Amino acid sequence: MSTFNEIHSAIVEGNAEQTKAGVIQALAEGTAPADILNQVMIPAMTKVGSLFEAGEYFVPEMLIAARAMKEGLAILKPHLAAAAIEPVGKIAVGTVKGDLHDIGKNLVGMMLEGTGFEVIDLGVDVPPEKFADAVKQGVSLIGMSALLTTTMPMMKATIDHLTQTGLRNQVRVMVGGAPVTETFARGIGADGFAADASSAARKALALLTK
Ligand code: B1M
Repeated sequence: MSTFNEIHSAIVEGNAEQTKAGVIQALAEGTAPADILNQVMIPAMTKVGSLFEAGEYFVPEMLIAARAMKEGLAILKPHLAAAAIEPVGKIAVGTVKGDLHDIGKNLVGMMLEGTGFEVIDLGVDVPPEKFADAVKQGVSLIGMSALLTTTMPMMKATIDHLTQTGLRNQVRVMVGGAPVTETFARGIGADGFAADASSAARKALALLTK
């Protein structure tokens, strides 16, 4: 079996040890870290989602697959995030209140770090007040992630909270996550939207140099 097939099966089956071993092997074979991520790890999580939709996987299977993915990503992280000397800017990222999905948000954080940003990770289930606190601490951009259609409105609630507390004009807001679209982002008053982690890094740079 090729290394990519091994990593794919390991994530889908939730085998963290095999995922880590596969990632280490792919790196040793000279595979570009971004290819390992985009060509096998993200598709494996998409497969997990399809199995869940088909009723073949339930939450426990999703959880162990997510754990395998995260452990593989921890190996990949130093290879994705090249060391930058001077931070380009300070960004706070978080998954909005009510939402516990963090793999995509973590990837976005890694790509931002790789682009030279200082990233403050607010975690998951982040209430509007916590994003507002980050603005008070001086971040120039906040990045909100949502994976559930039911938590997307929390992005608007957060932007509204920033407006009500007089902080909105001090910060740029970028949103993303599988159900989020450019149209939705515009509709809630965000400054930017990105469909994936690498375009999130490009978008953040563009927003902060505007
Ligand atoms: Co959940 N889950 N989940 N889940 N889960 C989804 C999202 C779902 C689509 C599965 C499905 O039905 N096919 C579905 C949502 C349906 C909907 O809302 N329409 C769903 C559901 C229903 C649920 C629960 C409600 C299940 C239940 O309990 N009955 C529950 C909700 C819990 C909660 O949040 N309150 C739940 C729980 C979980 C787990 C905890 C088991 C686990 C998460 C573990 C974790 O994250 N630590 C989990 C997982 C793993 C998934 C799937 C399978 C994979 C998500 C993932 O990590 N994808 C997911 C199905 C799927 O997406 N195919 C699913 C890989 C990741 C790299 O992609 O996160 O999209 P993604 O991030 C991308 C882009 O979206 C973008 O860049 C990333 C990298 O390219 N991006 C940004 C993300 N954030 C960004 C921010 C930006 C810019 C770009 O700017 C700031």
